[in-house]
Amino acid sequence: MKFNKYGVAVAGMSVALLAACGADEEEENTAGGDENGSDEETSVDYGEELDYTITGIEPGAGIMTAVENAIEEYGLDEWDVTASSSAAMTQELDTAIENDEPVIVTGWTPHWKFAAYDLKYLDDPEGVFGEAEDIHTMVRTDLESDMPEAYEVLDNFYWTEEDMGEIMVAINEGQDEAEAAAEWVENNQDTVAEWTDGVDAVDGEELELVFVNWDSEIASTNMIATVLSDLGYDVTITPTEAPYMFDAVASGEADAMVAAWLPLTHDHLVEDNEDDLVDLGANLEGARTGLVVPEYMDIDSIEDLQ
Ligand code: PBE
Repeated sequence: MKFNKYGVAVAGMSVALLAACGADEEEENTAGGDENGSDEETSVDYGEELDYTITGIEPGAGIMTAVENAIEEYGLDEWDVTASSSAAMTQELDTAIENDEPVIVTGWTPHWKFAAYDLKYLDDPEGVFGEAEDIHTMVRTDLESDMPEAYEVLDNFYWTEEDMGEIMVAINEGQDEAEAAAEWVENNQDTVAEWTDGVDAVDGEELELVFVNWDSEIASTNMIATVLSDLGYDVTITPTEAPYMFDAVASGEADAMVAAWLPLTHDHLVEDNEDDLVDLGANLEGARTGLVVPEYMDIDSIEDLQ
């Protein structure tokens, strides 16, 4: 599969692959051929070379639960996932690519790594990582009555993978997080106006957003914090861990977050707090998670790890 600059799957390639794998071929391959159209390629057994290790991110991230499920679902008994951080994960990816070595990471889009390297998602025929995901905005139950202006902006907030990508890439290229977000806001006043038009300015009320230090959420949270502070709020953004991000908004300790991945990745965390969270819907559509490897690896599917 091919990806464009921001990691959006380009469908043409896989369609061609599927088309090339016609009915006759399927007959030949009934004895053990795989179903993803990669019969012609020899997939290499990377287990020993990788010490049967998948490079993970923060414990508590939804993708860490998903990868544990994948290990079970695909019977990858020998494989393990290491928990570390998103920054350590991209560092390992970078080092492996630098040395032309194999590596398997828990990956997601939107993410700047797809702009920086040639990467591919491993096929997931069992659908353990789900289909496309949306990123939702969630706020505490009383926000609408307490802070109607913030509520309205957060409710209106909606952007694209490409928008988010611009901030992520700038940060990865070394720009300060808040600066990169402010620059995007500055350069995209028309989009921002769609969220803020007709909303009254406020006078320094304190507002707290929680997020996790995932690259995608660093971008979105800094951006919306800039917009809200331009409206007059005194905004604090607090990094935390995934379960606590949901708890903090549900308990009213924090006001809002823009980082709930649904329907799959954070479903269990939403469920834990369902009655105390107001879901304002998607702020970004077409996100995705999975196992990601460099394009040069001779492997196409999670099944190839068996
Ligand atoms: N992520 C990025 C998160 C959601 C946002 C895919 C690393 C997770 O797995 O929980």
